[in-house]
Amino acid sequence: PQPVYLKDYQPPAFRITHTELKFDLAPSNTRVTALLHLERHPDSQPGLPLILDGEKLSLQRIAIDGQELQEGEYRLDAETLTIEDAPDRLRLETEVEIDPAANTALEGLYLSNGMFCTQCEAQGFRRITYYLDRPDVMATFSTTVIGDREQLPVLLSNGNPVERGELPNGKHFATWEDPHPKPSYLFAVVAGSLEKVEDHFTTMSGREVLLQIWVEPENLDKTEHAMRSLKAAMVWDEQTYGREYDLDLFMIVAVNDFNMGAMENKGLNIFNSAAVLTHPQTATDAAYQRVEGVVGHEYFHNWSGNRVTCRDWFQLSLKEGFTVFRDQSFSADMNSAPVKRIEDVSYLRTAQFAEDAGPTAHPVRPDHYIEISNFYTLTIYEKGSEIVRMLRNLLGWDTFRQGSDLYFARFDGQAVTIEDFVGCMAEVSGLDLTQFMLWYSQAGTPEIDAHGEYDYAKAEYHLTLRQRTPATPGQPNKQPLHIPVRIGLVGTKSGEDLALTLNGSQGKQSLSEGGVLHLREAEQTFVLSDVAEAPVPSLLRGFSAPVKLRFPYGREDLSFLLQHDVDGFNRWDAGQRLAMLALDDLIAAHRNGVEKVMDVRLTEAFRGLLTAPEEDQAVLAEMLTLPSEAYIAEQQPVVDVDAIHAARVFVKQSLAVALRDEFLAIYQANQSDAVYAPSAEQIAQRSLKNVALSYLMSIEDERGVELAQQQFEAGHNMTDVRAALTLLVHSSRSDIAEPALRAFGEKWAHDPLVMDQWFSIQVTRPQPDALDRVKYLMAHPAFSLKNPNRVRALIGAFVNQNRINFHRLDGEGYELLADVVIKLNKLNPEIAARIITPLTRWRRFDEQRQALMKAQLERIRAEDLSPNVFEIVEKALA
Ligand code: DPP
Ligand code: ZN
Repeated sequence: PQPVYLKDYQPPAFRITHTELKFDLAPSNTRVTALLHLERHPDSQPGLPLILDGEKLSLQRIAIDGQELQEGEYRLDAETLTIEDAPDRLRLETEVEIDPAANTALEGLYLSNGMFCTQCEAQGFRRITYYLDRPDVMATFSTTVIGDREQLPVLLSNGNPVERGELPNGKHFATWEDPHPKPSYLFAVVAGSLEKVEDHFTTMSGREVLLQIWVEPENLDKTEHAMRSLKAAMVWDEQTYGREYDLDLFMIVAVNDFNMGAMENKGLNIFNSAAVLTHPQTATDAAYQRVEGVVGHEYFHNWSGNRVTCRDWFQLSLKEGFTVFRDQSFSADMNSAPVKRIEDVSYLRTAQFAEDAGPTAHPVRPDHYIEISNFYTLTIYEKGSEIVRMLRNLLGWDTFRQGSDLYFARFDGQAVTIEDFVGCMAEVSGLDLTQFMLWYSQAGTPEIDAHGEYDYAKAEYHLTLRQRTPATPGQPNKQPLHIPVRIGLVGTKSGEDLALTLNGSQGKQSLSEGGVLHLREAEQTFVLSDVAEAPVPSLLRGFSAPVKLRFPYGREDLSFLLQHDVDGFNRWDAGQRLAMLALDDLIAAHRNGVEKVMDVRLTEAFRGLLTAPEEDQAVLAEMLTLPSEAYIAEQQPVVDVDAIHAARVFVKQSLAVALRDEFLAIYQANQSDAVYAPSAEQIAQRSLKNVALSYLMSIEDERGVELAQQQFEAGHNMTDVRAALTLLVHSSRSDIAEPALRAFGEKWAHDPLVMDQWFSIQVTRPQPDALDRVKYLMAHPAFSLKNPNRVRALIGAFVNQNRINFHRLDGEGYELLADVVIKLNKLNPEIAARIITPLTRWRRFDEQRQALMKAQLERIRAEDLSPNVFEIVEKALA
């Protein structure tokens, strides 16, 4: 397979002004008729042939302006249909046959539980019909769907329904028209035996919009939260970004088999059922919050993605980075904002930083790819969002909003680039963002070494920041970036923030506006004057840039910040840094075989947290949570899986022993019989209670076991049940684990999304039988390699969240993953290329593990590989 390069971009030779489609649905032989209204693109070179994309299509008929083409008048290969002498204006008619039932890749048109559905982003549409399948070709669509009246009573597509009727042979049809020109990746068709819930929304200009959520009948009682989230998102986008919905109908469909979380097809969003269905008995608080976030995300795409779309797929972060930033802000406004920030940063710092430090590291705007579906990455999404957030930090909200308004107004209906977006931000602010653009082209996580000195005599604080970005594949040398570093100085006497006066080349300047320093050089010293007392610096507040920042904090400094920092994020981060210092010592002790000794300062800091009144209970729950094994691993030069696990368990148990009564008190204070609601307040209570229980269970305290069992049996809601079941199953006692597991499995055998949780809980247990369980559960009737949610719940959970067992020294964990990748490579290449990730990180481990992991990558490489897996394996072994 050959790479595609950003520098080779050419406008299309033709454009399509209108697309008329007809689907005659049948599981193994669906007929798709397409009538494309084509004309030569004014910017293209004259005389270029018309080359349409098409894969896995069986062409039945082709005609231009009503004239059938004969063999020789067009050329077919596995991926294209070429017409050499196409007129400047033409109507091209094609009829193809496709096989949705055989489509296990879940791209294009496929069957899920008897229901037809589509996934066209990025390049699935070419598996439906011959087309100019690229985002800069935008057309209005008119789509007729024909299907069996009994089997497929519901026939949906984008836009507005315009006609429906009966046909012979037990069939019926529906015709849909989408008046908004759109690229093919936003096309969708759904047909099946579905039922709907409806609601209404009145937009800010007073238009009525009908809202529908379509699900399988047994899931009708699981749509309330998604509908509430949708309405909240519609209001939020009007109030926050001035964006109004633009059709009379907005539909969401829940699908069981889906590669991604959801898809923003115009007017017809298709969702992975896991990202839309909730019920207090089946979904955890985390699932409720995910649904809110994803519903918001897909809805927000209507402007950031659909109305203004990407010129080419290298610009993917133009829509994804901006839309993730929008959904993160929405969730922050709906829930605890500091907790949302903590969660997003934790995810970024573990998963995205690891990606940026590994063999698949790529810029937020890549300059080449082999398989675009490999680039729906944490870098494009999460780091892309951080870049937009930095723009917000640099411009301030009001100016940022002006830039956003300008972007939507200027480029409405167009397919544009990242320069167009950043250009609007530069234009409204007057800022020179040339250096800032490097964030899009340079891969790797920048590292900042900070050093501070307080000069008593001059009452000055000198902060020196040194930045460097490590080399990444294909980019050995990096330039300094423009980095917004938000800071505070906390007075050691007063415990309060000191006023910030920056002493620069233009004289003294008050930094009251959020205290953002603009770091632009490789090394820069900032002089803060009129600093009345010795301060502890609070650096990178709110995580103002996606960097690793080192500062030689002592444990006293960190304890101090944990108590006094007014920045909620940095208070939490001070606690994490303090825990990391203790963990580092214990990891060293474990490796050297010396006795482990708990750091009393960490215990005392926790005691302080547990006993002092805390306003934000949700933040408290986060502060009581130790850094994850994955995060700790990120901080190690060579990952020592066993030492990390042992050190973390030791800290947790030591805290539990020392603070048992305090944890018990927290548990009891947060018990509640209130009717379940996914409210910020209740979620905070539940997480605090369950964190406390996890400490008690870490020492298998008798009272803790009793509480966990009671909580499991009470069955109050899935958050509490799952937390309790996890603790029982992850304990060393099979007498408490097995009965609970069995009861849960029997109770929920009919609900695949709950069974996914049952799978994950078992395969993440730290006990040595975890790998055997994975193998055993792969044969369970509720498991299927063809369903991406099952694969993620069983295999994904094991390889990503059960580090000690996946990295077993006999290599069996690696072999199991390779076996799965080899099978998925044939069934579903997109999922295969994702699930393989942990093997690609082999360079981070000891030599023995490196050899074992590499051997499995080589075994995979010897297979007949899809472009997806090929690209990743080649990079991993390069
Ligand atoms: N564009 C989708 C999303 O991120 C993914 N296909 O919403
Ligand atoms: Zn998206």
